[in-house]
Formats: sequence, C-alpha cells, structure tokens
Amino acid sequence: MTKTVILGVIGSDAHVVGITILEQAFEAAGFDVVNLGVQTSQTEFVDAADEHDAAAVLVSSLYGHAKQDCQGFHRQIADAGLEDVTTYIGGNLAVGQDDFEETRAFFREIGFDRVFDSETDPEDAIEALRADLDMRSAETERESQTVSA
Ligand code: B12
Repeated sequence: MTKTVILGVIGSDAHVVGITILEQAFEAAGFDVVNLGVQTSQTEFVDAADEHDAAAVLVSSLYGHAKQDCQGFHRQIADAGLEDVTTYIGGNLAVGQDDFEETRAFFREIGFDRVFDSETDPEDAIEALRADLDMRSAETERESQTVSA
C-alpha cells in the first residue's frame, strides 16, 4: 500500500527549495506526499497527518529556530492519538556553528525518530523511512498475531 508522508517547513521559516527537492525525491520513491509548504504551524502538521492517515511527518527548518518552533510538537501529536506516526526533522536546526550531535540529541529527546543535518542526501532519508516503516508494520503484525492468538 502507498504510504503518505506529510512534509512542511515549520514556524515562520520561508525556505522552500529544500522541501521542493524532498517532495520530488519522496514522490519518485513511491510515497504519496502532502506538501504543506513553508510557514506551517504545528497544528497544520498534526491536522494533515490525521486527515491523511499519514505514516510519517517530515519537518524541515532552515532559519535556526527549530528548537522553539518544535516545543510541544510531540505533545500535540500524542493528544491527537498519532503516536504511531514516524517523525523526522532536518535542515539547519540550530543557529550558527554548532555540534550536530548535540542538536541531534536534543531533537531525539523531544520525540523525533530521526534527525538530519543540511548535508543529508534525500535518498538516505528515504532509505531510513523505508526501514522504519517496515519495522513498524512488522511490529503491528506481531502485536495483532499475539492478540488474536
Ligand atoms: C536561499 C536562502 C534564503 C532565501 C529563501 C528563498 C526561499 N523562498 O526559499 C531568503 C533570501 C528569503 C532567505 C531568508 C532568510 N534566511 Co536564508 N538562506 C538561503 C540559502 C542561501 C540557501 C537555502 C537553500 O535553498 N538551499 C538549497 C536546498 C536544496 O538545501 P536545503 O534548504 O539545505 O535543504 C536540504 C537539506 O537541508 C535537507 N533538509 C531540509 N529539511 C529537511 C527535512 C528532513 C526531514 C530531511 C530528511 C532533510 C531536510 O534536504 C534538503 C534537500 O537536499 C541558505 C544558505 C545555504 N547555503 O544553505 C540561507 C540560510 C538557510 N538562511 C539563513 C538565514 C539566517 C535567513 C534569514 C533569517 C535572514 C534574515 N535575517 O532575514 C531569513 C529567514 C526568512 C524566513 N522567514 O525564513 C541562514 C540560517 C542560519 C542558521 N540556521 O543558523 C542560512 C544557513 C545562511 C547562513 N549561512 O547564515 N534565505
């Protein structure tokens, strides 16, 4: 079954080129992509994930304010009952010179399943998402077998 991914640039960020490339790459890889565009609020991401029964939400941020823009994001996801949706974030996630491993640790801590820097090849994100979604379907299958057994 074709999996739907929600894509957008969070907060007041207006950098559009990266998500346009990601949209094309994920579509070419066989995903249905709902591109919410730039300056997308947390609520718009969550509502779109719910409405489209999305497998994943891909958040982009380039302008350096991702930490503030993502505060409370996973709480909203949980409140909408969407804990099973895979969440990725990528881009220039902090201002200026930065230790990316610290940045990665911060975003993992607040709930993102994977964190990508601005050097990421879209193919690597696609490969990661395929692996994560396959793993999730296998887990769901195992759980339903356990329940019915
Ligand atoms: C073009 C540009 C602009 C244009 C944007 C035009 C537009 N509508 O897109 C304009 C001039 C408007 C602009 C404005 C600003 N910009 Co600007 N901009 C750039 C620039 C030069 C290129 C961005 C770009 O298009 N790259 C090409 C695309 C293909 O790459 P990308 O965006 O990085 O996306 C790839 C990856 O990051 C990754 N990726 C991105 N998101 C995600 C998400 C996931 C899930 C995954 C897996 C991967 C992923 O995959 C993408 C595709 O390969 C960068 C510098 C640079 N060289 O990156 C600065 C840059 C991003 N801008 C910057 C800044 C500070 C701003 C402003 C705040 C400046 C100001 N004071 O006004 C404003 C913000 C305005 C706003 N509200 O957003 C800084 C951010 C600094 C930081 N994070 O520490 C940068 C890095 C410049 C710098 N070195 O200081 N900008």
